[in-house]
Amino acid sequence: MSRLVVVSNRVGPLRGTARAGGLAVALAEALQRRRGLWFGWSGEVAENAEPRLQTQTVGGVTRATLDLNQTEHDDYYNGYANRCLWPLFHYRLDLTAFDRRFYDGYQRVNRRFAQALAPLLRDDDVIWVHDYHLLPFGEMLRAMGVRQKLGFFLHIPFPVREIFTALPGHDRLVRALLAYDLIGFQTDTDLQCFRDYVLREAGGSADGDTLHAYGRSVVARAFPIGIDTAQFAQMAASDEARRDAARLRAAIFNRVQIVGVDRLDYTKGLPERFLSYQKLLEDYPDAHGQVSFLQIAPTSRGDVPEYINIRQELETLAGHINGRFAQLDWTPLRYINRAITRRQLAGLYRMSRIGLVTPLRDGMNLVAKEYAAAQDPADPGVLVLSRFAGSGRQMPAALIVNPYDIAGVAEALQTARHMAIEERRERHADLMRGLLENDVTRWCDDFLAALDHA
Ligand code: GDG
Repeated sequence: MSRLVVVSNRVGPLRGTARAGGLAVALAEALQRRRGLWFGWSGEVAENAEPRLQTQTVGGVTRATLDLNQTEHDDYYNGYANRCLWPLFHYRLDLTAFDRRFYDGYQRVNRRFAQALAPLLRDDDVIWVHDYHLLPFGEMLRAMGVRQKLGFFLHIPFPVREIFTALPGHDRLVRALLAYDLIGFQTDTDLQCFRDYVLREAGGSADGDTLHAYGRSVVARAFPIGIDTAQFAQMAASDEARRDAARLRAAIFNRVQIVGVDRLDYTKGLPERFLSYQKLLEDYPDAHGQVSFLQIAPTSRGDVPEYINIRQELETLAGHINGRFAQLDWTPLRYINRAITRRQLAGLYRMSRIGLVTPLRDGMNLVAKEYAAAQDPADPGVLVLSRFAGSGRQMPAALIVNPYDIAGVAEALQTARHMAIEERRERHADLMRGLLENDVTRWCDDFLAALDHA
């Protein structure tokens, strides 16, 4: 079996940690099977970072990482990746910073990383590059004479042509993407947007899954990502998770808990979600004292201005809602700005009667899948899920909502509160069938099999 080389902006831990999610675990497993190499940024910012590679091998898998210097971190990571590509690919042109300096930094880091990886490669390696930080990485490897199989997976949405073409140099990025042998998207919608660009904007042609443009050819397909369903369900049913859950339930006096869990990000629809909860309390007074909304939102990208703004906005909203509705013995909304462990998360999902997942735009959204997998099949909770998440298309047995429709989401919450147990069980069984069949191992295997054939 050929060696697998995974390239991603952040390199995950090779051994499980309390915070490691299903994706890191699945990639680590695939790497172990193929005695692979995981290459990327160390997560460290070092002043005057030399292009010095740090390597570490555990159980046959090697982790090779580079530090970034402060300018690279500002321009490549905070700048082009997180202030330009991230908002644009999530349809937030209003938040997109088009800055040549960011673009140059992005190209520079991609090139430096490609130069560091190229000498480590073996002839029969299969290389799998992840996400929007590394769009031009494959083209740079090719320019250095790398001939091995090269695959790319985009974890975030691919936007419609009208949005994508607002990006200066959009054609250069797509041209670079066509240097890969295989490109994977989360959903058919993303795939269609990409095909539309190649066919209509780049004047290319299609032959089944294969797209031709700029004198290059690539196979483009959808590979919806899953979670480690069976393990996560098991963890949620463990004695420890159940003990955690019982303690949490007692702390809210057995009220119906609504839970939200998201990286603190403007794509996740958090202000709209808080307003929907407020609307529930306005429109349905029977909910007063009976429900409790808990939002976990660990800070992410905390040095990017747009993320500082959203944090302030949420603190104001949470204070306002509690100030308006709280009673001496009832706090309607709890908002926690810190991360918790994965086991705590599993217990929390399980004890929450409603999972509220309402991003304005999301490649997939794994929280929706984790919430469903963590439920007790005999007495499952209800998932309220945005139609604008990739998972919204894959999980029709959830209550699908439009997160911009504040009153509509409030209504869905009320429906979820009163849903009969038979309907909850049926919906949950439907969701679990899909989650067990399309788990993260299958996603990994499907992508790598397609790459072998590309
Ligand atoms: C990108 C795409 C796509 C969150 N808070 C805590 C915590 N988490 C974990 C969740 C989940 C993960 O983080 C978040 O995954 P999402 O899929 O929801 O979102 P992104 O981070 O935006 O991921 C997304 C994904 O890539 C995979 O392709 O689905 O669309 O944007 O696993 O559980 N984990 C712990 N404590 C927390 O407080 N332990």
